[in-house]
Amino acid sequence: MSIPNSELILNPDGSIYHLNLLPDHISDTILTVGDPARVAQVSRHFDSVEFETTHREFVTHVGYYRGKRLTVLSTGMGTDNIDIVMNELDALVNIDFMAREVRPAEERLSLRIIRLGTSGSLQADVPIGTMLATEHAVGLDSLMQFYPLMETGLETEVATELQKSLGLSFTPYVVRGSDLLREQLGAGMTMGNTLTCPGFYGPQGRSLRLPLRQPDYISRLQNFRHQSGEGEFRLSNFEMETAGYYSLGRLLGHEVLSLNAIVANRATGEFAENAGAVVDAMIERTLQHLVAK
Ligand code: R1P
Ligand code: URA
Repeated sequence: MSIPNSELILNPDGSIYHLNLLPDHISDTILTVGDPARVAQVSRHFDSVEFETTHREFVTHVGYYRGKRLTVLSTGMGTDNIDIVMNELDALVNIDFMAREVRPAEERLSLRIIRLGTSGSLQADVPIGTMLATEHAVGLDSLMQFYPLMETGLETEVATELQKSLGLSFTPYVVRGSDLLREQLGAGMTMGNTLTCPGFYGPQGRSLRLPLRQPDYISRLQNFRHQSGEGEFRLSNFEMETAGYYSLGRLLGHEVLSLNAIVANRATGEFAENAGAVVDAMIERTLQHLVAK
């Protein structure tokens, strides 16, 4: 069935509406960053850049790193942007733009999507400078109100207990990411569970002039524990996109990994003196792992 113009929106040159990309522009491995300026911080390591485009907060460079074709793309902040990025990247590989039809299941591609983001730690033993690979993502945002995400046993248990423990009027969603990608690219990094918040201030327990509804919100997050056959579950860090990536990755069939450079620590009150260097170290390490045999 042909997808109407109002749903699969293409620009006059045939590129997808927000990302401004044609199917040939992207590679099967995609590095994503929140900050548009971080795209060049990644692509300056490339041997060559073959394509660049910018539209709104979505900046894309495509090139080669030690002979491997890579795309690096900025998303801006928040899971509302991740809804756009994941749906449009998927459309670029799994929808025939000429026929406006979803490709048959046997022709569909699974992308590898790796988020290289900054994050705040919730725990004193996850210090600034840590590179953390997300095992489970916990979403406090509303994105999964709109898609039929299937959660498994542990995911549902954690979601229900966290709702109770935080006194929320809604149930968070919990998604485990790709074990394969985490083992390949997160080797040697700290593993953790990442809380995705729909904001940087109140939703991450920051109070500048506005009081929080729950003054003990941060300590509730820090002290949350769930015991199961798989061991103890706690929240290690927070940011604003990972749960959107992991849930849409599961729904669309893409392998996704969120890597977090810890630049703030909410247990100790510190912020990195050189956040750029922490991010740089994570970029270099990820690129090296991507081409390691
Ligand atoms: C907030 O400062 C932003 O930083 C984190 C959060 O997820 C949010 O997007 O990630 P990035 O550094 O990738 O943008
Ligand atoms: N990004 C976030 O979302 N939170 C932090 O504390 C630091 C970076």
